[in-house]
Amino acid sequence: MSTDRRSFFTRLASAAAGLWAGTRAIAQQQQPVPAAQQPATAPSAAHQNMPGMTMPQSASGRTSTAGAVTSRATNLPVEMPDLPKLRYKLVDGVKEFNLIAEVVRTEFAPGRLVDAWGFNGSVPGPTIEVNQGDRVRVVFDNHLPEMTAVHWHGFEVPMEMDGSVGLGQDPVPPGGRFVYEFTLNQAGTFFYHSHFAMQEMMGMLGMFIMHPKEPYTPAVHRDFGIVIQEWALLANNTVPNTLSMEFNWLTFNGKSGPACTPMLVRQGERVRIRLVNLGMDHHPIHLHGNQFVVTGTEAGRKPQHLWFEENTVLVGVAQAREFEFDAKYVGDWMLHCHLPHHMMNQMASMVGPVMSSGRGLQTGAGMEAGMGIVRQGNALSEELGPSFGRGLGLAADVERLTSNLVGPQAMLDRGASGTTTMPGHDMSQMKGQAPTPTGHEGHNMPGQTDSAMDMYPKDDPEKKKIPGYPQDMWMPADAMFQKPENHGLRKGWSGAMGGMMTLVRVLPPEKYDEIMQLVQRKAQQSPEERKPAGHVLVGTVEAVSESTGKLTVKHGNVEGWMGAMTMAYPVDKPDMLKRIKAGDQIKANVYEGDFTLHDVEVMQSGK
Ligand SMILES: [Cu+2]
Repeated sequence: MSTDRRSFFTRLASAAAGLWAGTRAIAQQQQPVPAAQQPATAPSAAHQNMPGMTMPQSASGRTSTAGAVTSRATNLPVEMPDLPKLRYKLVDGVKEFNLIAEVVRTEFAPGRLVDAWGFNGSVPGPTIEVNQGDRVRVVFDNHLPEMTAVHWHGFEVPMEMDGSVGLGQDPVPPGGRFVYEFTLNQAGTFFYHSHFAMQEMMGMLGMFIMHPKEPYTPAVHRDFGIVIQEWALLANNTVPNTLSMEFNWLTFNGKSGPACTPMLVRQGERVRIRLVNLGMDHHPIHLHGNQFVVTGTEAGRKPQHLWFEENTVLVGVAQAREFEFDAKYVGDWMLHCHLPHHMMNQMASMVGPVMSSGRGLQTGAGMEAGMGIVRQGNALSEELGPSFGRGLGLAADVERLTSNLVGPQAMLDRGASGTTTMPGHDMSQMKGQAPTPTGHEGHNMPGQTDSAMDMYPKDDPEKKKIPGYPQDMWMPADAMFQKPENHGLRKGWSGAMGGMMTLVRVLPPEKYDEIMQLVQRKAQQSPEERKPAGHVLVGTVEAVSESTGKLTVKHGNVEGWMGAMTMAYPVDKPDMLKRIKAGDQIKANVYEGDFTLHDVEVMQSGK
């Protein structure tokens, strides 16, 4: 990774790249999913008719006043924002599921494409729901290029059904099939995963709900599930680095904030949220504005005298937690991991350059080294050893090279042109391989003087003399995340969301009904109707990247939608990148909520 100022901004911008460069909804990135498995983001889609379950009254269209919602105890289908459910067929009284391990191209945020491993076209895998006492058969097919198996985490099932390769069963080879079958007498929030450690970090995890024979009391009106995962992804790289000990993409149900679909709740409802975690970190999950009681763990429901109030629940690795609360207070309440680095996207060694003014705190020689990617030499070499990851400051010289933004060193390095250069780092190498916004000045969205939407850091030499500046960024992109579930959020809301962050929107009844109508209308739309408003974008090509399928375009205002900026856009037909070169004037169609260039036309060929 280059270490000049531009690359600093590239790194800053790479956080934005996930936001800015976009493509269509996840469904198009994945294998076709049967209608029954469509992501369940709304009660209308989530409430499948499963035996032993009934719809929550609040979702049936019945209007009620806040606080007056009642329901008898019943098992509700769990709503998994942004994730599908796995359907079963009943075969001689056995619930039979077909689970398929496979490579899945997914999107953590619009444009942040990831080639992970999951199940049935989904990362994490689709949620499986059964009832206590069910006989369950899982026909498991391995479509991965290597052996695997499925471990049923926490299940009390026979040894040969445990999915522990070597001990209980042989590995399932590529193309192979294994049939798991067991009777489930437990109840609670469980999960399934590959027991190969590296495959776990490629995404092979899914939630498994066992509904109790005797529904829990007090009854809840909404029952949500969230799968917690973490990933190491270099900018412009789609394959997770499973060797890394540092994680820069944090997901709830396979999405990072602000792309996580909010959980919608009518004021007065009682809400259950189930969380499972499988990764390298424990995540303290915090809910704003509400106390909750922790009612269950990975071993199921706890008796009421063991419940205790919290507003942050630590979900350790391999654990499940269930909490419940009465949604008394109207608000768009954040639910998020409270580890500071888990509230950002594409977080890498950004703090490195910032922290070292002259002799600084060692935080890694660069983004790649910090994430365990070594291009030359080895990780314990003289150059890399001391500065590897979170080192001890022994490689301050190396570190200083990465710092030309802050403090006296930055002033010294500042050339007559007002830009900084670093000896030994050829910025021209960046061309064509950095499909990210190429200048922070271009990031402003419409309403450029609007404090809700303005972004920083601005390039202000005076501020850069202040130790520690800059720390945080503000990169709202509300337009990218338009969907009914986000309807009515305060302007700039998306700037507040990153990483493991989602919302529990406790809505007054009228507003809840209004949004649910929008959600349901969208669910009923045909793909053609769902096509958002289109705009024409005209600009000059700055770089073409066939490897990422992106075109960096400097363009003017996109009438009625987006301000002028330079940014890397995916194109709908990557093949056509062969016919485009830097300098070309192009015209393309873009659609709201989708930052992909469609129908790209070369207006004038560049020299
Ligand atoms: Cu966390």
